[in-house]
Amino acid sequence: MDMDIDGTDGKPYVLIEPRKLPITKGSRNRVNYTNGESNSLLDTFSEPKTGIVYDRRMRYHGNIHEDEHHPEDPKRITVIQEIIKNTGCLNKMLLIKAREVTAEEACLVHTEDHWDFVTKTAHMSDNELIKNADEYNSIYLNNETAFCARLSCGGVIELCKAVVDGTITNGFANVRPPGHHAELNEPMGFCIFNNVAVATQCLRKHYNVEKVFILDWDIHHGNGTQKAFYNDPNVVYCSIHRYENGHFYPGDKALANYTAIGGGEAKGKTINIPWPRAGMTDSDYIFAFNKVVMPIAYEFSPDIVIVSAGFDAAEGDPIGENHVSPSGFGHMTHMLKSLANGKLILALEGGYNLDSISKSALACVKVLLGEPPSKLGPINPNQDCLETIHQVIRTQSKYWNCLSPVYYATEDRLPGQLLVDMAEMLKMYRTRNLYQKYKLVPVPLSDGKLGQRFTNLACCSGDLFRKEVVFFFVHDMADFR
Ligand code: Q9C
Ligand code: ZN
Repeated sequence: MDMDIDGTDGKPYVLIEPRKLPITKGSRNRVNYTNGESNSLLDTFSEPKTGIVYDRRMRYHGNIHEDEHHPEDPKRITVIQEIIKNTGCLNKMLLIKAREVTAEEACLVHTEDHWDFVTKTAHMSDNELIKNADEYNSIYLNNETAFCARLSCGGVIELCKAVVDGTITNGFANVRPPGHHAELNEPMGFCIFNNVAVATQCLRKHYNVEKVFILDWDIHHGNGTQKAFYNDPNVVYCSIHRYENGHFYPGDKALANYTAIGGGEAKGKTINIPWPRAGMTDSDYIFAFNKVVMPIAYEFSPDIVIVSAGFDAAEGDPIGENHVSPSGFGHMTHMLKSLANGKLILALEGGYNLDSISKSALACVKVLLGEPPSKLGPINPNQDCLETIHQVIRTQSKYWNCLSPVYYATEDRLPGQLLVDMAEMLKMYRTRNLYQKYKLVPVPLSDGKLGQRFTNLACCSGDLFRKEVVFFFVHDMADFR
């Protein structure tokens, strides 16, 4: 009996002629590749599904001075929803219903004081609203803020739940107000509740999820999210943000730098990629993904990936001033889909150019639905990007095997271990050699910078002071054999 070595069971391969290649249109119109014969193996593939959370009532949170324009505009979620609908994407998606977060859920991250304060804003007078908002950093409030913030947070939770229970594979949370600046005990930076942090804690508490990878590509550092998981070894918080040596919002120099790596058992679980200036492009973001984000994510091997998906790094954003294209966002989404069995949630954070955010969100949604991301040009990271990534790798390589330059730090070297500069070692070798072969000895040099630098570099014969003629040989270190 012939052995079935190639699984065809004696049947010839089905050759698909190049011109007759079936065209796959979206995930719902899957074409049968067996030319009519049903193939039970293909039929068993489950359809990946993409969910979306949107509730128009989240527009009610707005600036109390209605004539003053605020960048965190209620229209942000409307324009995103419209483009998703008008391009035909919406009817390929499953609409997941938003609901209000409960006090118990919100308090997995926030204090009860914070919850109570937010609740009270629903009944404050205009004057009280203004006075209270002013006590916080970059916050505006109206009487609908609390309701909208509860919907926004509950919406992200529901979307995450739908992914975990298998109703959908991935999803987009088109929500506002945003969340990643909101801290334990205070609203901040247009954020009321920390949507992503609360959803993450809910999954862990109520849905048996162990490891969560949070990627924050909003232009701002997500101070609230980082703090919520700083000592938690089961949550990776990785942020790519404009930093400018701590001068860019939220402006905590220590917290947003690459030197913030997590604490206790969670060292290496916070990863900051801080751009030193505005103007970063697709190339810089893709480079960061290739060198840091994806290697670490694979090594961590999360159960689910949640993106704090602000679009204020997009080309045209008035606050971010970076140049990430819709295609760039599509590629980042595509790479993240390869993790955690495809379980991926994108939750809107910032993004203030209505045209840019709608195009960027659409590109992400298309990739979630299964379209390939559109082609990028050649990847050419700039010098500032290379230097930033170098520092991140140097710092994080102590905690991640996938990052190669082996970490060393003078402060935690083992006793007995000695760290010697390569140049110093060559100098010592040469000095010894010159003495052993020619009895040349080092000339003592006067103190100071030059003296220090050239110690053991100037050598002479022992009879220097008994001679009348002195020969000087000056040579390059590299030419010395
Ligand atoms: N000098 C998000 O993108 N800027 N928040 C205030 C004060 C606040 C951004 C500037 C920017 C907050 C979610
Ligand atoms: Zn932002």
